[in-house]
Amino acid sequence: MRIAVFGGDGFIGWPTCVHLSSLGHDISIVDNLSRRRIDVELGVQSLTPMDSIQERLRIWKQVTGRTIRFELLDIADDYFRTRHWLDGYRPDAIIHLAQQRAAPYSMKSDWHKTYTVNNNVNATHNLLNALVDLKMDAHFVHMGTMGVYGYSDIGATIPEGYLDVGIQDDLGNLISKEILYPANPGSVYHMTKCLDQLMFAFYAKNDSLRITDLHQGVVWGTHTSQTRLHDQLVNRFDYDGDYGTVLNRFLIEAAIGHPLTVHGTGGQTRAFIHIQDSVRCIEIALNNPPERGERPKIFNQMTETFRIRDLAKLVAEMSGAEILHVPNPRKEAAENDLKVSNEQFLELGLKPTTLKVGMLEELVDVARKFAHRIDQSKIPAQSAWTPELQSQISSIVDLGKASRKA
Ligand code: USQ
Repeated sequence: MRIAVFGGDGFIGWPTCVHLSSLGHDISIVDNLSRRRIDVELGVQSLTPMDSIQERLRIWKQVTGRTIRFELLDIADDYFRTRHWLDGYRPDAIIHLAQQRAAPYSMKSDWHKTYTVNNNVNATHNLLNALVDLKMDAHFVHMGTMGVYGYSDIGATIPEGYLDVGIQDDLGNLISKEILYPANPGSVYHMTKCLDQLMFAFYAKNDSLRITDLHQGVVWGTHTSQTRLHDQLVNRFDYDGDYGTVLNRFLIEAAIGHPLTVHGTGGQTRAFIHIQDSVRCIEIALNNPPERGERPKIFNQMTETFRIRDLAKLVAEMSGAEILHVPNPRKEAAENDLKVSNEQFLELGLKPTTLKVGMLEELVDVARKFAHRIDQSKIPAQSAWTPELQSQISSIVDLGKASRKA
């Protein structure tokens, strides 16, 4: 297949590109390198030393003999160049990962909210718009999030995207209807993914675009089979308060003797998936497109659920790290249960990589190897959801400073 990977330089994008290239697909990356620019803005760097995209591609060619092309292009900002590029490449499939993906970054300030909405909504709409205008039948695969459902606990398993409901009509008859599961975003970032769902529903209905939306959980891990092939193919690894995801942060914290930063009681339950399974799910989704005229296909891309304090306990038992309950900068339920259906991927052959202590130890080793690159002042989460919460989290920063002195 000819596959265009928008956002192919990012945390999910890079391992996806090399995974699909190793399977023999023709891959072109389109990326504006905004994730690297945000590192500069935040004054952080990936824990793992990351080469430029051009250098990564040179090494990939050297190691495997396979070519991946790269186009520097901002698809949110430049509709006409995006359309022109698509017309030239004419992909069989599109993987859309070109969105700002951190909830805390999206809540930092009014500027960050505006940036996240403009970037994410325009990126998705520009691609859908161009596909229609070019009369292109490429299968459109989008990286969505489990966060579109919210994490409320109503004691029912979250289905894969759609919900059967009964609506009473004006004559009192109960009419059955399938609806998109009610959107309940917990951040501006998650809100953009809810808006994406409406765009997908519209373009599938109006123009028969073939769309798959992957509702992914929190990703952990860093390596995949392909990124292990050479030091310079390594994936990025974020640990800072904005972009570091919770389990990877706990592992870094454990590796350098920083307390594990549990937000609030740690009673939040979230869905998780290892990075290797994430790229495999994308491959499975590509091989199972919807038909023209079908509603968007939605998969829950997760393999396990964990409560945050249980994860912290696991990492603490393995590493001897201390657990620190810090004021939660986010407006989220302090405690929630979460049951999620992921039957479609399991039926299509996904063999989940479940969280094993051995794998966590391996990751702590990665963290220890690059510990000298960690700036501890970037560990505390400093982006709060409301001004009230912002005033409470100064204590997190102080605790971070105290632990550095200790
Ligand atoms: N948390 C802590 N301590 C930390 C960091 C986070 O207790 O040091 C808590 C948060 O308060 C939250 C949970 O851990 O309750 C998850 O936070 P996270 O930063 O790991 O994940 P999140 O912000 O939800 O976002 C990440 C990705 C996003 C993806 C999402 C999937 O950045 O792109 O869409 O996971 S999901 O969470 O299922 O919506």
